[in-house]
Amino acid sequence: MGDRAMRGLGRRQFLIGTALSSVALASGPMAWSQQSVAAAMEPQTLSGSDIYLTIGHGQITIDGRTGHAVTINGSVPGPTLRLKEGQTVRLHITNTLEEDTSIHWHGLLVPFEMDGVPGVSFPGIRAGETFTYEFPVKQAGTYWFHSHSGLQEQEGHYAAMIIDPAGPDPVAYDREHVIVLSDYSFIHPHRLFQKLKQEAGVFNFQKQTIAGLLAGQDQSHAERMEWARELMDPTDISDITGAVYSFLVNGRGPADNWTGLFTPGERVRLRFINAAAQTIFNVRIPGLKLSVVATDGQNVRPVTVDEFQIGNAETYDVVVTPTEDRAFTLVAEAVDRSGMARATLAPRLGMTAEVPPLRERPLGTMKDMGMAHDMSGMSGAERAGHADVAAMAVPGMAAPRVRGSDVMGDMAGMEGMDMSMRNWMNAPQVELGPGVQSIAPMPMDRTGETGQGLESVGHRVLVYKDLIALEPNADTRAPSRELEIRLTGNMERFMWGFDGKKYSDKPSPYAFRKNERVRVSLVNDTMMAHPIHLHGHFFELAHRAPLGHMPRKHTVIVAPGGIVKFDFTAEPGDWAFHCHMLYHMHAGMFQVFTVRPLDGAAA
Ligand SMILES: [Cu+2]
Repeated sequence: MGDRAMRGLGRRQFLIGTALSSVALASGPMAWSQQSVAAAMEPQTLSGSDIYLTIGHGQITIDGRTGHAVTINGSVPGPTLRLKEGQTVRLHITNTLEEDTSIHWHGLLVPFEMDGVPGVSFPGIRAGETFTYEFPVKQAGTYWFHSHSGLQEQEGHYAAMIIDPAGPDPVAYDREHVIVLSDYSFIHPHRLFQKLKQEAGVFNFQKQTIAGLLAGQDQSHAERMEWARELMDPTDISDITGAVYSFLVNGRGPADNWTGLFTPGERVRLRFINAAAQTIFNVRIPGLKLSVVATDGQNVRPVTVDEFQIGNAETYDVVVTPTEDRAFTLVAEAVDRSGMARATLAPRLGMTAEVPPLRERPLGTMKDMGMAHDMSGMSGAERAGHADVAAMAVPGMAAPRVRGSDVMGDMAGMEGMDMSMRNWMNAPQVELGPGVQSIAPMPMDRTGETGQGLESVGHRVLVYKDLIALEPNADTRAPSRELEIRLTGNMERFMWGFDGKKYSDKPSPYAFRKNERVRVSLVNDTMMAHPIHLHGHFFELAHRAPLGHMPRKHTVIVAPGGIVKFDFTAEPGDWAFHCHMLYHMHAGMFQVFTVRPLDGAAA
């Protein structure tokens, strides 16, 4: 373990060294060649009512190293599509691969047979064939599209889609840049998945050192002992880290330094899209305030922050107003701090700014295990309420992750609660088995908290509760029922599912009636964050937003041990519902929302 930790540290220092040397490079005699690279950095843009895309094998070159990619029109990311609200678009997709492909229009409200999920909404696009999608464009904002077949998205099959509003844009800006964040591995995705199944945590080289533990860094003694007892590795924030991933901005590595231009004083709209397979990013631009104006394509009342976290498949639109005639570094740090995507905003090509070092790695906490750590502020009744929802580990299972009786021994004021009773009754829908390692005993709403590792970074970080929809919600009916879905998993076996079920073993769709208003409660029983995506809908986060202005999203991160509640109005069709960590989805965290006509045989 110590050896592994040493290697991890060494690699981290190496990465920082790489970033710094690239700065030296760019400001030296190589600056001219970087200019010619930057000139070619803007992706191709396609518009109009007929758009032709070809999916095929290709290559990607990252910081001088070339690997295999699945490309759209030959590039990673593919061309940016620029559409207009109110138009109808026909997208002709030709598959030159030897296997099926598909395109899902992420966040678009399309007829379900145009949604692009093989086996759910259409059969897929066979090798050598062309399929035409056609739909009216009923919305505006920042979106993207990607393969929903095999492990193609992991290899580069994704691109941005920007839709201009039919009327005036409520966001004022002078210039814009699309910022597609992603991760790429030179190891083939099938091999990565195989490795994950063989040894979960295999790509996590950031294990805590014994010395660190003894020195009492990072965590309280009680917490360390608890984690140790549970045989947990609290640095398991990501399954796959910078040990094998390069983190990219618009397909460019940190040394390639994608550069976006501005003129001092301009309002620059940055359209962030997280197209990564398995990476949540923390984004900041040292020296600039970020005015968050939209998420998942939907406008929000502007919120000024210094940093925000973006889960896989989420989008954020941010306006920055650099007034100085100098460069700024755009930092998208992987959530586990094992690496970063880096780009530059500058008045002229070839300029660079300081690249900050990676920050201290974050650690898992008691809250991530679904146990509220500090309950001193709670009333007796609230504590009793938590006792009611206590549900413990699987009876007879070896080394369960969460053992309530041990934990509760550490907690003052919790006496009288028999936490060892292994009560599953509060999550009766969960199918117990090896795929369910634990049920969070005390899950809590964490949408007012910053993401993992951002609790004490010393500046303002966006939280979900900051988000307020700019436009009024279309449907303000109260939900007529509540549906709880548990996010379950087994980290050692890399098994993931909903309510203990893996989709490939047992497709068991969640049934809804057309136009039904439902509150869905997502409870994360695992110790990893899951960005959960619902196709074909926006849902409204059910936190205390002003009446009728609940923020609309298509993807939401459910923190470990956390609960996220959302309301949605069911649109007819069969809609994929899944974790957007692509290897979690591949391992089974996928289901279907089946919405039938009211007079049909539903639910
Ligand atoms: Cu997941």
